[in-house]
Amino acid sequence: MQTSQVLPTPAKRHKLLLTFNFLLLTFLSRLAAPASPSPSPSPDWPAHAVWYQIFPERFRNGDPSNDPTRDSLEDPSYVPKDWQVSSWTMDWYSRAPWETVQDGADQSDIADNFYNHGVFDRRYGGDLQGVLDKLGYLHDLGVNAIYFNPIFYARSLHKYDGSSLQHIDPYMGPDPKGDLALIASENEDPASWHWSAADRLFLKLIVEAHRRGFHVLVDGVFNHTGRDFFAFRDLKANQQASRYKDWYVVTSWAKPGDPNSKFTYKGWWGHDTLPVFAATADKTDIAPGPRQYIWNVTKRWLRPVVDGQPAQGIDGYRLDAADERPAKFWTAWNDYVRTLNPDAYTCGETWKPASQFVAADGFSACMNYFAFAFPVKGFLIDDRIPASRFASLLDSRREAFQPGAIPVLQNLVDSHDTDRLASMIVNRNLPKYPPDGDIPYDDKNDVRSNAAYDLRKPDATARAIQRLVVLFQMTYLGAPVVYYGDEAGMWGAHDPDCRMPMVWKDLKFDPQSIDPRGKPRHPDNPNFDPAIFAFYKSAIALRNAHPVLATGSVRFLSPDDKSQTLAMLRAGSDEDVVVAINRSDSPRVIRIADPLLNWSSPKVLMTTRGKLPTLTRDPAGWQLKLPPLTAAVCQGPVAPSGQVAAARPPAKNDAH
Ligand SMILES: [Ca+2]
Repeated sequence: MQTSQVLPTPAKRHKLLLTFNFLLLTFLSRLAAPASPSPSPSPDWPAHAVWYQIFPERFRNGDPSNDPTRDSLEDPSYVPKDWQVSSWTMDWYSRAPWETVQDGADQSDIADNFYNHGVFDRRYGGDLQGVLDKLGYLHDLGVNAIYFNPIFYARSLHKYDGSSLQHIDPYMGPDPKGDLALIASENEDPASWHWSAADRLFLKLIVEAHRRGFHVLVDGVFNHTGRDFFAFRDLKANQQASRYKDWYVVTSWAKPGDPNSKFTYKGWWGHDTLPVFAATADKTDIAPGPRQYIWNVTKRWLRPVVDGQPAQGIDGYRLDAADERPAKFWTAWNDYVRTLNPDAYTCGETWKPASQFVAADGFSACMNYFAFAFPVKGFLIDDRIPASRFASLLDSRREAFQPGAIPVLQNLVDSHDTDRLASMIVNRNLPKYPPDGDIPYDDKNDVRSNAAYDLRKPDATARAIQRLVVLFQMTYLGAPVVYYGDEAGMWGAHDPDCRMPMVWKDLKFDPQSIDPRGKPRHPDNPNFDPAIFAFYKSAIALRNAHPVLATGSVRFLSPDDKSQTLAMLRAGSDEDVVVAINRSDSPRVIRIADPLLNWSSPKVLMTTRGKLPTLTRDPAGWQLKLPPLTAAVCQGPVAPSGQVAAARPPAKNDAH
């Protein structure tokens, strides 16, 4: 999670945006935790996972009868009485009348209008029934694992401000009113907990997802809660007399009869909307009260028991802001998770070098921004680092991880915290590359921070680059993640624009014809894009059909900085696959010349553009000519029982 999604007021939003970069630098400079001597435990299925990330409020409205109400918002008094659920198919930058009520006179200030008055208070009504209705779509796409952004009860649209972690958000299930009454009767004791209508629908979703071969991961937000969380509400009302007084970090108490006294507390990165759970006195763990609560909710969702009977549970957690809690807490929590389900997968959120963090904290893996998304942006998207640096960055950052973690890293390019892949590509000429710094990523990627940021639809060239990125993601080592809607053609800047309602084939969208200032612009058609969907589908099918892409070793062959080309060998016991990539704007001949490859009759399986190219013999091996901005996948020998590996001499750097 990042800060911009939780800014509570316009003034605070502005201030916090200004301080974000400074805080991020401070955050990145924290020292990594020491390594643990044993490798992270990794179940087998996540290596074969193709993830699909769902932002639930924006995926599909399967039940309009449960849509959020004005009273359900974080601060209903902040929006006018005529607030209503937004139209799923409207131009994203057009605004309903209720959104314009608080606009200032100066319409030139983007921050004071579109972005601060309305868009974060919009609700579109996405829910669990919508996901159930679209499991067939996901199956058709070929993904086999779903990662849900938070689905537990919270008043915001993003739900990183939990009101309850033991309940699914009532507005995502069939009976919001009944669920809210039930939630109000509970406390931290699991004996007081019921299964709400939304909870039961989620359990049904798990069963249906498992039946179709999906694994299910949910977002665990254990660092902080929202102000509506039962323990915090009690603390606020009863101050030092509250039984939850040790759950949070209170910096001053409100004293009865003293109007000058004020209740203040530590919020996540200064956000008073997100009170942070207290740590133990020695700072090595979370305080006992919230810690036990986290243990109890973890058990509830991993090993649910409903009406006295065991039910199917989730397959793991993605942990929000995971690197902000001590290793001791996570090690114990990860151990506990595996006593509940030895095959569970746990994935920590971090944006920095993470190999030590994954090993020390006992996670299966992490969101792979640093060792995957950053190099991909530098070479395939921005074309600003040479092919050889792309290869060496991927190699060195990958090999820093313990071997068991590498195939199960979540290889993402974009997420709910970044601009969308298609918009990164449209804006590929904007990032400023510092001479000695890392690759700029998630930096000034919206029109609020950069007036030059282009909101338009990707053109044919941008789509060609998108296909390169996706093919590389589907053929590289580590589990690929598709952010909802990228496969349907969606584009968009940083939050909130990366969270537009999903485009569906059966819905007709208004053209995007105005900008965030309300000024007309060249209309773009945002409707479902069957061509890009077909490409994602075939690239995912390729990965699913060739296990070597999930588990084989990886080695880059002859990266050529002059031509911005390279090839990647994925070598397995039964099969060799080579991916040839031309990132340049000209046709290039790529040589697959490696003494270790003794291919007799290779074939081309797939290309990102045009007809399948032809492989021709070369004195040193094979070669193929690729059009500009094109990649192709070639298959070498295929033989059962490890014969391919047996025929191949070992290579020094032929490692995971
Ligand atoms: Ca709904």
